[in-house]
Amino acid sequence: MGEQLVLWGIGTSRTIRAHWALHELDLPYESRPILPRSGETKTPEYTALNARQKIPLLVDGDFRIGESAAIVAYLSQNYSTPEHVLIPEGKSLQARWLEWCFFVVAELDSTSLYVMRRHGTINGLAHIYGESPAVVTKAGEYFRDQLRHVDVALSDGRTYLMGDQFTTADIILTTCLTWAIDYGVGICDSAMPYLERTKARPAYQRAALANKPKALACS
Ligand SMILES: N[C@@H](CCC(=O)N[C@@H](CS)C(=O)NCC(=O)O)C(=O)O
Repeated sequence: MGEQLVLWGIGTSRTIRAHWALHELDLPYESRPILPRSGETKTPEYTALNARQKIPLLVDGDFRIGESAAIVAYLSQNYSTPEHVLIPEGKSLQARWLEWCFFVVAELDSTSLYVMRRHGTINGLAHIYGESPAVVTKAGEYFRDQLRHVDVALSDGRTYLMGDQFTTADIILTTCLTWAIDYGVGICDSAMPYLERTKARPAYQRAALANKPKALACS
C-alpha cells in the first residue's frame, strides 16, 4: 500500500476532491490527467482499470477505487498521520462524519447539482440527457432547502463542518458550494466565510492547480 499512488482524472468538481485529499495528507502521487467527455475514459486501457468509465479513480498498488467520496475516505482512513488527519477520532464522531459525507453527496451533489447539470443548458448536459427547465429550477430549490442544514451547523461559529477539525466532509462540501456558485445558485450566508476558510488552505490551492486542464478540452 502506498508504494505508488496514481490518480486518474482532472478537470471536474469530483476529481479535485481526490487531488485535495492527497495534498492535505502530503502524499506523493502520479497524476494521469484524463478529462471527462473527451473519450479518454472509454479507452480499452482505462476501461480495463475502471469498468465504470468514470473519473476520478485512485490506484494504490494492486488496489483500485472509484467514487470521489470513497477515494477521500479511503485515503483518510489509510494515510492519516498525527500531523495530517482528515477523519475524526471515535465511533460517534466517525458516524457523524459519515453522515455529513453521505448527506453532501446524496442531497447536494447527486439529487440537486448533478440533476441541474444533466438537464441544464448553461454548462450543462441537456444535449445528452434532455433539456428540462422545470427540473433544473426544482433541483436548485431543493439544493437551497437542503443547504439549510449546513447553515444551521455552520452558524454556531464552528470553523468546519465537524468543528475545529477539517475532514473530508469539508472537501466534498466545498466542491459542491463552488459548483453551486458557478451555476448561479445562491448559497447560505454562513457558507461564504466557510468557503473562504476552506479554499485558503494551501492543500486546496495546490489541488486546484493539479486539477486544472492545461488547455480547455471539455465542457
Ligand atoms: N459519483 C461519481 C461521479 C463520477 C463522474 O460522474 N465522473 C464524470 C466526470 S465528473 C465522468 O467521469 N464521466 C465520464 C466521462 O465523461 O467520460 C464520483 O463522485 O466520483
